[in-house]
Amino acid sequence: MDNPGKFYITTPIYYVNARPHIGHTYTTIACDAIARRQRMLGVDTWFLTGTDEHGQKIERSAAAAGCTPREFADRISGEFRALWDRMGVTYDDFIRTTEPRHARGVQALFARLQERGYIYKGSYSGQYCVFDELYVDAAEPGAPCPECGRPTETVHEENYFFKLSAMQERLLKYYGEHPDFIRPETRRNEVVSFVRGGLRDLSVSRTSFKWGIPVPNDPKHVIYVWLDALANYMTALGFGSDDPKDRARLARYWPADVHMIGKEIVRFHCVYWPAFLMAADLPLPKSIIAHGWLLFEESKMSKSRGNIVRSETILDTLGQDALRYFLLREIVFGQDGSFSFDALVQRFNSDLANGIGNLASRTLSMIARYFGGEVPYPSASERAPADEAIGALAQQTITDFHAQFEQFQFSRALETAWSLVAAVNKYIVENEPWSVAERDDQDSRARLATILYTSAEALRVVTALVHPVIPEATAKIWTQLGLGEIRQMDLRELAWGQLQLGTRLGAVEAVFPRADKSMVERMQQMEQQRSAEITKTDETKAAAATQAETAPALADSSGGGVVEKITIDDFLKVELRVGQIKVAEKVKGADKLLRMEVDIGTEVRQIVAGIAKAYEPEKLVGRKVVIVANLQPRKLRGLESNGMIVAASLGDDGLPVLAGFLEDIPVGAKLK
Ligand code: ME8
Repeated sequence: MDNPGKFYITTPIYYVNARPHIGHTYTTIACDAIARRQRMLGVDTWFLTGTDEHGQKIERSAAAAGCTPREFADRISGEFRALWDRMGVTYDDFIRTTEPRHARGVQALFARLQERGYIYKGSYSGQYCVFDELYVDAAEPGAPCPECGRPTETVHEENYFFKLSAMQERLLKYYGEHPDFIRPETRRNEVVSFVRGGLRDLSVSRTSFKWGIPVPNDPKHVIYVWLDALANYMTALGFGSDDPKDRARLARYWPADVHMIGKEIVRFHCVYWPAFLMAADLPLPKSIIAHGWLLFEESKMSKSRGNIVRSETILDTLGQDALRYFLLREIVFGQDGSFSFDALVQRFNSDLANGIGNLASRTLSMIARYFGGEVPYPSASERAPADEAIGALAQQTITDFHAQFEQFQFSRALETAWSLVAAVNKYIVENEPWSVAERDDQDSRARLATILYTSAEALRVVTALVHPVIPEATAKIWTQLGLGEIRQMDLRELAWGQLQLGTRLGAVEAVFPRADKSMVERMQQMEQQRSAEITKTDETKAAAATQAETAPALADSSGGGVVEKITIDDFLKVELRVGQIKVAEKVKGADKLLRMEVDIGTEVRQIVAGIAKAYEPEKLVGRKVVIVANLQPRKLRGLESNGMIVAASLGDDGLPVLAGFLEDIPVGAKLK
């Protein structure tokens, strides 16, 4: 199944447990730039993005926010979509894993793997990382997850397993025969050595939570989130559907040409996904391209680290082109790169305002002033080597830019394009068209025409090339050049000398007004303000949820009702601390109660709590929890309880969900 003349590209589907930040934007705009360019090359292109909405992580985030997983997913998925729409991302489809079309396709894939004998039932006892949805073999209770360092939880589950171990040789053979399957090379090498190290069968179902797609004919199990998520690339096209339109779309676009991902999800995409597809006898994607991380304040930008920058701040100030250009120009694709507001503003001023912006405004306004807004004829006689040099450089730029872009070397491609911008700006300065215009003889007029034609033609070439990266400004420049809709432009035909003589320019206006020094500070303030607002809203929601619902979960119900406001001093009277459960056991004769021994840093306390319906005692050992440490002791079933464990309480039955942290927090740490 290889369909020439089509191009299918995907972003990862983003988790809805966190709002979008510029890390997500980075992947999305890289794909958008590629998709836009493919369309300009006349290729039938399909660009997919979407959101990943199942799993325990989402279930818990929703509980913390005091809403159902569905409501939570709707809200955050909506934010991703709204952001891409605001940025003019040209996705053709947006898949949500909670859509029926996806569930149907995932179940079809699962059933297909079962039919082919690649899925069997087994059981797992051991440690599990909720954050990465990962089983951690051979680890002690509470041991940190090898991927993210967060404490693991003990689970005992009956699961369906996928025979990943049977795929080792086939995968290695495939990597060997398809050197471009995983890029860049460093990632490919890591994957190959991981697979060479041996593969264990993979658990592909869960019974510990409900928020997922049920296993066909065994709904006690939900399908493992990564099998669910990876399948999106096919279910969005119509896999699992009988509708002829869906089938045709799937046949047209699958296999994907490019799955673009961040480097932390390479294993899922380059080992599990191809293994599932091979086992299901379906064609494999042609390439998986892993980029590096966007760092902020020296570590990976991510919600759990709290070091994020939102795209909105940049969109509200410098605009989408600035963000798009910065990310693709500043970061060497494949490597990690840092974001800073300083660097953003510097790039904006040097490359956009002073670079292409200045080239456009000076060229176009001189044509308006000296030639009444019509592209002048370059003179045959009044040519200088400098004019020829610009033409030759532009032609070379077209060739190099294409080659570099094809290799995902966005930064180099943009550098190439901007060398042309710099060369033309220099050419204008050296040839002083404004001085030539002052001389009122025919030769000077012809010379002026040549200089301005050359500049305008170079501007046209560069504008067409970089349109996929800075779509807004280039569309404006294109109209100002009198060329109409830039999207109609056929990039295959781009060559020097095509600007029609006499073309009437549109109204000329600046596309990138310079940013002044205060811009950095303004953006930083906006970011801080936004964080504070978001934290406040989230906290209010979470607090409302806990206040309204926690009390019943902790045995002695207060009956809910209107929550009175308290002062900060009231709040500070409550001593909240991080504790670690060392011992947990059922209390005889009380089916709701557990007796626990909890280390709170300074001592080990006995705490009795009404959480037995939701947690099995052995699964709690090693878990870190939040304790109200200065509560007066009280007796429950004759046992002294010296503190209270903080939990949310869900639904009418008041099902408790323990408060916890995504980060690894030291025992005894105070909360305030
Ligand atoms: O992993 N730098 O979703 P996710 C660069 N749902 N890219 C970043 C980034 C950063 N600091 N932060 C996020 C998931 N990204 C799964 C994917 S796919 C079948 C399932 C980008 O919300 C990057 O593309 O954690 C990364 O791989 C992706 O967002 C992770 O998004």
